[in-house]
Amino acid sequence: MNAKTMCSISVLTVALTLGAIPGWAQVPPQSGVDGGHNGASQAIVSTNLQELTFTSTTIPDTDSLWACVATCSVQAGFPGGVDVDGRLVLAHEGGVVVGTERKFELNDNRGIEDPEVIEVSTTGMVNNFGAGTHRLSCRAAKTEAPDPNFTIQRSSITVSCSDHHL
Ligand SMILES: [Ca+2]
Ligand SMILES: [Ca+2]
Ligand SMILES: [Ca+2]
Repeated sequence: MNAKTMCSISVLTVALTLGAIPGWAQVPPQSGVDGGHNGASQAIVSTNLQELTFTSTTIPDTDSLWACVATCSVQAGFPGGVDVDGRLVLAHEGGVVVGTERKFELNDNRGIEDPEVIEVSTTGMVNNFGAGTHRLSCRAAKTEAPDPNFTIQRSSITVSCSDHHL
């Protein structure tokens, strides 16, 4: 085995070794799912957003940025009397994820058998998640302070994340 062959084998060995180290090789897209739920009835009593359910999503250290899509689904209960206007949002940490506010109305029309509950959902995407834990939550509030309180009777959040942003 001459010197040139030895050198080629060494280069190949180094290349194969580096290829086995995460970050050096081209890794396939990675993904994961997460979620949370709350079956307790929660009174919504103010125009300040109140957390309904959440999940702490931990992004692994992949030397890449991840994007997460999340959906909130809740059942809102009507207290009766007059119409009530509420809003539901998806939040990241304490901030509303842009584009996710959904307003809804609970209404009692005289002489009409109205629904006692309505289902409301919202969905959105958050980009540029680095490694670490991120709190994603569903939050609700009244839109008008004088309106009667209402309840969120149950809620769920589902999260899907990937480091492959299309
Ligand atoms: Ca109204
Ligand atoms: Ca009615
Ligand atoms: Ca009814």
